[in-house]
Amino acid sequence: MSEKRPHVAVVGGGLVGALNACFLAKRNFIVDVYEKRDDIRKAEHVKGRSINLALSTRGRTALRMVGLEDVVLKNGIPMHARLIHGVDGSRSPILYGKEDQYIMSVDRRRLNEVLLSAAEASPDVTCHFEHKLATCNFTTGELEFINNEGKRVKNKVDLIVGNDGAFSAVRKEMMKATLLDFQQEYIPHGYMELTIPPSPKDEFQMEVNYLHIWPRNEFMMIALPNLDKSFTCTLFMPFDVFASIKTKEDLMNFFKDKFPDSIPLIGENALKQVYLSSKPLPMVSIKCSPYNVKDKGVIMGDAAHAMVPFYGQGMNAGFEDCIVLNEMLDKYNNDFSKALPAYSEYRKVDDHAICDLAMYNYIEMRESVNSRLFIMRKKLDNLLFSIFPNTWIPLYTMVAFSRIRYHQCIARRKHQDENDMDIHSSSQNDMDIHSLSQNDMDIHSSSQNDVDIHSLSQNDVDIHSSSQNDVDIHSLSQNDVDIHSLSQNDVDIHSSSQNDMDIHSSSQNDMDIHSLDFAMVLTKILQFGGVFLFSAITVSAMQIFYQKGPSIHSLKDSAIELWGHIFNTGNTTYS
Ligand code: FAD
Ligand code: EGU
Repeated sequence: MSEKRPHVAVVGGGLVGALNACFLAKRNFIVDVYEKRDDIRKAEHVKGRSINLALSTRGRTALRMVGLEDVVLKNGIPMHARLIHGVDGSRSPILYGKEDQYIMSVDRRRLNEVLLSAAEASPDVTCHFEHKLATCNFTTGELEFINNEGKRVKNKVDLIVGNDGAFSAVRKEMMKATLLDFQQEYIPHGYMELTIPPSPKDEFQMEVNYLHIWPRNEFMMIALPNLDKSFTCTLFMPFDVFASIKTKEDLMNFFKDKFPDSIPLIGENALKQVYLSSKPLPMVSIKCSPYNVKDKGVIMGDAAHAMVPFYGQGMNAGFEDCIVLNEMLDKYNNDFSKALPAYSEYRKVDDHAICDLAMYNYIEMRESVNSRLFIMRKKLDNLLFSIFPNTWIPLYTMVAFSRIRYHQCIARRKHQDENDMDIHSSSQNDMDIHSLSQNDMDIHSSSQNDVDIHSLSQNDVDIHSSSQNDVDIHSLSQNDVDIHSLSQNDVDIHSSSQNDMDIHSSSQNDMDIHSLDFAMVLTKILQFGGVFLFSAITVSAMQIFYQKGPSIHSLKDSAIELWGHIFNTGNTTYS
């Protein structure tokens, strides 16, 4: 460490800025935090983004490192599973994983307060509220702020850290000072927050420890529980749909059609009042590079990588940024001229990867995910995980419940798809799974106890068994499953129409199952002829319907391209 203690200005006292101040204070730096808004600990109402957030392993790890994990967990609600709401009012839980694999619903404001108070508890941290960054200089380290009285306030520091969110003023200054590549994309969806209040008896109106999801293709609603026994619902819809719902009648018709079970929970009057008096908010995805200017400036959190919220990782990624910077400062002994470029180089690939994953998931949910499909995919993912616990780890598990680098989550997923789907068994009790095309599976078993699943088209699964104890599933059309068993103890399921399942057995020990629950069918089959396993890769990245524009290299395109690489589909257009 150099002779004098480094002086750092953290611009932005949001979630990432406040946490970063804690990390930097632990390094014995002198830290000034500048936040344009008033101190949220004093304010009555805080406008702005989502009321609660999903905290997962990456964010928790960062909080643990500054000694704040326990206090934050005490102020949060564990969510062990999703609860999928069907249009018909059905509710299906889908676990995240084992008992210790759960996410936490945390209150944004409370978390921010805890972080600010923890930062200020250090004598070396000073928070300056109502100080808005006007300009800064990455050669001299000078900054200029405008305070609440409209006066200019100056400071000069060794390092400027931009944690000032998606519309970062620090990033704007960096773009003037250096060759900063920058990409941003607004998605056609907006979001609006609605509340499910506690019941008159002051109880939660829905199951508490779940992430509630209403998947309706281009419409989606998500609800997270709050400590006060309410839920905050976030409704996602295209802006043009928001605009087309103008009257109370439009609104009620829409909700009756799409989210009928939520109406009595939110309350018809509250729904009308809130919906008709609020504006949907935009979501933006931002990628840039590099994250530093020489040894004087660095951007982190949303300032460096705003993402669409469809992986619940924005804050988690920003918190992990703080861990990585801290590690780089350790590694280079606080030499900013080495640590900052190293941080930028190392972290860029991961932050870009999570932006891509979030965008990809947005596209996927929007285009093809209704509640049945959502349930089926997640169950299959979990089923595969239980069959191949060491080789098949669902992508969301790596993202939410591990600290595997984001770009490696993508790489491993690709690896899994190549290897797990190309399994050939040539002897008894072996399995041969061969996937011929994107998301298709072909498993064919030709001898006793073998399983052969062959999928011929997108999202189809075809398992066909031709001998004793074999299973052959053949799926002919989208989302259909057809299992047909031809001989004793064999199972043959053949599904010929979309989303339906038809299981027909033609000999001794035959079965005829019409089931909508794929995992259950699999279980039945396992019980049935004795022996089997089969699986379907379902997968999240299933239906890619896209048209590649002439040369628009948007974030969306790059996300799709990335997924294309994973599945070796290149530029194939599916329709
Ligand atoms: P911000 O929270 O935006 O904080 C930036 C701060 O900088 C603000 O306080 C702002 O006032 C201040 N500032 C701005 N400009 C200036 C200036 N010129 N001078 C001084 N101060 C300035 N993430 C998750 O991990 N899990 C979730 O479940 C989740 N859900 C989400 C749901 C929605 C609908 C949205 C929109 C986002 C969600 N996110 C989630 C993402 C998460 O909200 C962000 O990633 C996170 O808030 C980023 O923190 P930040 O500190 O980088 O930026
Ligand atoms: C969106 C908005 C379910 C809070 C992605 C899952 C989110 C959150 C999922 C919001 C989904 C979507 C995952 C978590 C989480 C799922 C995840 C999304 C919290 C792939 C307050 N997403 N979110 N994936 O698996 O990994 O449950 O606003 F609907 S938490 Cl879109 Cl784990």
